[in-house]
Amino acid sequence: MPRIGRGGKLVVIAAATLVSAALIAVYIVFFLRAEPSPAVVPTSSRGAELTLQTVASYGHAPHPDWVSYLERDGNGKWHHTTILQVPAHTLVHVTIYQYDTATGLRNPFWSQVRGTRGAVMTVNGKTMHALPPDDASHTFAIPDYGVSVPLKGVPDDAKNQCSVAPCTLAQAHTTITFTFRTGDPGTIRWQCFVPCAAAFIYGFGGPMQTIGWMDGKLKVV
Ligand SMILES: [Cu+2]
Repeated sequence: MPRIGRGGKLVVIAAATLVSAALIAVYIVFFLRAEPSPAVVPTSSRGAELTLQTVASYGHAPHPDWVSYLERDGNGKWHHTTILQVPAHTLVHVTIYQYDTATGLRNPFWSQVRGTRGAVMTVNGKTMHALPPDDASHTFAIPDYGVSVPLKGVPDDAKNQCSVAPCTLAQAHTTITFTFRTGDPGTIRWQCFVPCAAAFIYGFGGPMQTIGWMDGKLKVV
């Protein structure tokens, strides 16, 4: 086998460096910086109205079996996005239609309602301060605001369960409402803390770490 000379080694090192740099660029552009278009949350005289749904499986490409959030615009149309644009220093009235079954929380800390107006939520019209940890399907949490709300799952044996988004009110769901107040303009993260990513290690891969599915950004303007 011929020995590779000094010049040859430099070529190999340069080529390997270029390939690594290209892979890092692909990771940054197509994963870290990729995000769906923002949905502008409709506002009324009482504040902003944020309407979301969580689904057990999105039902479409590129990940039909991934769990996800969706957002509804002011015309009632559902969008597959978790980039939510809300006004600064405004009350945001949130309604979440929860179509998934319970996964359960690993850390019961997240089963308490925190950071919302009155530190409460309503679940199917009933005011609640917390949820039994095993009943949680997802959470809606904005760590920068101290907001965390556990979302009650539908029973495992519920009839008419939804598997393709967007789900409709005729299908089995839980309705959760709560209100929080936004702060100064800026962009902050929000996410789910339930290990809900089935088939991923510890339930925290895939949709749990990808913007547009189980986490997103709150663009406060
Ligand atoms: Cu989740």
